[in-house]
Amino acid sequence: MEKIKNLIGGELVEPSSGHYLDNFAPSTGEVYSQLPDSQSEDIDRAVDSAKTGFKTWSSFSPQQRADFLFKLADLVDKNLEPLAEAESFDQGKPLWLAKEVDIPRASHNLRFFANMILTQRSVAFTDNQNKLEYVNHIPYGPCALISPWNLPLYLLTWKIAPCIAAGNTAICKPSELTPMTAFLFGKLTIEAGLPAGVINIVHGLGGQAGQALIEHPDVPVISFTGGTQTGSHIAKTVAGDFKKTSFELGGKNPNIIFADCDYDKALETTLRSSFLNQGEICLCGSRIFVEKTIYDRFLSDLVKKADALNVGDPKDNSNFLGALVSKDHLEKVQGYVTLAEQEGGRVHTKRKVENLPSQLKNGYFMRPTVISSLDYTCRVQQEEIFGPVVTITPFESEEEVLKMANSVKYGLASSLWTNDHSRIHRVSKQLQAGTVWVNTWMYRNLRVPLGGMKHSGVGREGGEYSLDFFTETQNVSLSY
Ligand code: TXE
Repeated sequence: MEKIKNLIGGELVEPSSGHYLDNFAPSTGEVYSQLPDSQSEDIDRAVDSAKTGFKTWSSFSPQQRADFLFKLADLVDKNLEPLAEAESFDQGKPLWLAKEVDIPRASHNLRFFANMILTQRSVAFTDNQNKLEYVNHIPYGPCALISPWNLPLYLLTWKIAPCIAAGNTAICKPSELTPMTAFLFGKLTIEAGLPAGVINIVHGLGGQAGQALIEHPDVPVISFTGGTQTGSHIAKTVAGDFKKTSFELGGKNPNIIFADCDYDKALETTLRSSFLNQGEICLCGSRIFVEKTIYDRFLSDLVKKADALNVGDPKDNSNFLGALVSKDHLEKVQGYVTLAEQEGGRVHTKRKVENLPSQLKNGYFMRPTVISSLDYTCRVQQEEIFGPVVTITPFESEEEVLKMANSVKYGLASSLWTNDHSRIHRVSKQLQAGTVWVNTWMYRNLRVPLGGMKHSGVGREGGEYSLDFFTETQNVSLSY
């Protein structure tokens, strides 16, 4: 059985305790590899390595750093097949999705920030009094990059690329549920000849390895993507040390559909935004609000389309949904369907996953689920489910739908479907969401900040995944 290793000081190493954790394949429910159960000793070694690496790396020119990022991006592209297979098997997602989105997006992240560091500018002010002021962008040093399990390599590289492009070094802590692609990526950094200590990857549990990393006194920056509760815990833990932090957390995103929209496009996109990646994307729309005049038709069409989606073997291209990430997570998501029924909700979609091959009978599969007839204040409409479950609710006015949409503690993203241009601007401005997609979903341009309002996160303003976040500014003000 494959044993995943930590990457410290440019080498793949065993955890200092010698202990490993089991890694389950979501589609089979079986252990297929093991990952280091790293402790504070491993984090200490990784931080030392990142501190040593920083001395060399921060002295490199932007062009030298960019060249390494381009080289890494090329290696990711060259290894598209094995990386996509690993991402799919480790996470449960369909292989076609890993090939089309996760891995191409990982190399795009690396190239995008390589280009960006080459064009980074600094502002300067001069006046007629012989005064000059300019701004330096200074890297911090070793940064903690903590990533979740839903888009493992995509989200990790989105942190690594701006972090190291800006001249910092990284200590990555990938999710213990999906360690495989980070491990493979670590091997590619060695193949690329990246100087030792620039990227360190330490695997293990959040409460052990993750906790030791955030508490480490020589780690001044934490970039975290994951659950809101964990984010809150980290924020409290490090507040007294004034660490620079960014948090991209959970969501309960509204998808608001007015009767004047392009109906077919709204329907198709809603299907994707509800169930892509088994609904395990923080940007998925999970509460669908439909204007009353088209509600019955939309509900019936959505249910038909959801029931027509295939669920099963991630390797089979005809499946739109693979398996959920873990047994615990499957139970949590299914628990919300039970709760919905207790709260008076009506489940419209088929429930049983059929025709699973025998080797997948213990996998964590679940059918896409559409639930109606729930009050917008009930738990199922308020709490993040993070699975293939959506609620659908009618509305009669802008005022009413804004009240329901904004009623949750989250504010990550939203989708708005209408062809009324005044309404687009009027409603967007009132939606409490870091991103408002209008007549589209998941369109992402890395130049604009991404992140959430309210309990969905902080750090968006400087650009959570950006060079700005990973550099400290310093004003130099002189008179001549
Ligand atoms: O995330 P955690 P989990 C949501 C989703 C999901 C819930 C919990 O609702 O059901 O969060 O998921 C590390 N110090 N999202 O439990 O625990 C952990 O090891 C330092 C939304 O998987 O937040 C992992 O690497 N690190 C989200 C990372 O934090 C710690 C995507 C995320 O794990 C730590 C995923 C600690 N004390 C889940 N405790 C999104 N916004 O995309 C844990 N970690």
